[in-house]
Amino acid sequence: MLQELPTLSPAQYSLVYNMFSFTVATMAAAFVFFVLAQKNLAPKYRISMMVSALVVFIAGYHYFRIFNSWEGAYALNQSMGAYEPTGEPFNDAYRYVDWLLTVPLLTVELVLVMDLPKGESGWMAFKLGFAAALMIALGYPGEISGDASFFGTRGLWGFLSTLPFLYLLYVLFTELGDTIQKQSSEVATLLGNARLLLLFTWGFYPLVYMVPMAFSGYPTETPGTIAAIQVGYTIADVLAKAGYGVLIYNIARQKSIEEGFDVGEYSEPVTASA
Ligand code: RET
Repeated sequence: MLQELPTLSPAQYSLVYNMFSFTVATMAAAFVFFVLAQKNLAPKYRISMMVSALVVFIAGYHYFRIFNSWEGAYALNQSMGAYEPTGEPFNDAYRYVDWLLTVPLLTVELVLVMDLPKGESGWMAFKLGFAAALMIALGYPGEISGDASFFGTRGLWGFLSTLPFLYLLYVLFTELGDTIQKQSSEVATLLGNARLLLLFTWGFYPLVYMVPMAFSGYPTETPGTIAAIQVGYTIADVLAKAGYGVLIYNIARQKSIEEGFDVGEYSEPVTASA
């Protein structure tokens, strides 16, 4: 963030520090899971797990950088018993670069696992991916601006970014809705859940974005707001990337079973019996 960093209490500093650390570990674990879980899926669904693995890899790297940046931006002032800014900026650009890469990939993942009729996937992935990238790019100028007012810079860019977001939801709940109806009832339920998880987790980001407008005096950030933003985005990222990837895995696995692929997870070990 380019705005001045406030002094934080040890509890606020450590909460954000621990969330970042936990998220690096979660993304790394999710990466291993998605790579290993691919063998349980029919070959045509493996690509969606590869995309999940890519997403959490990119996120793990960025959280590592965000974590370092957080460590560099603050130092404990022993006599005050508080964390003071060192003067090094806390670089929030990592978060937006991460989203710019991963958010379109998350929409691609959903399109891939749906296995749309030939010729439809490419156009659908393009529409959703493009809207997702535009949404992130338009949010960034507001996020880094020091003016947090509703009718100021933050509010304006937030509004512009909401337009592609609404378009994305529209496509997801109208056009993709028709495709969901055509799947078996198990798969339709799972796909419906993935879409709901997407709606709730993605819907959380604009709410976190609005925290400075709602709870702090304009135009600078208060200690509580900066902690709330970082913790809020981090929880949403874990759910929207790792949690969502596991749901996509379940869909792919169910579809693999229905299409006659031996998913092998529950097969008895082969023993040399008499
Ligand atoms: C912004 C700016 C304010 C308006 C809107 C936003 C939406 C952000 C979203 C981000 C999703 C990120 C994900 C990351 C996980 O990999 C940019 C906060 C609508 C929806 C899913």
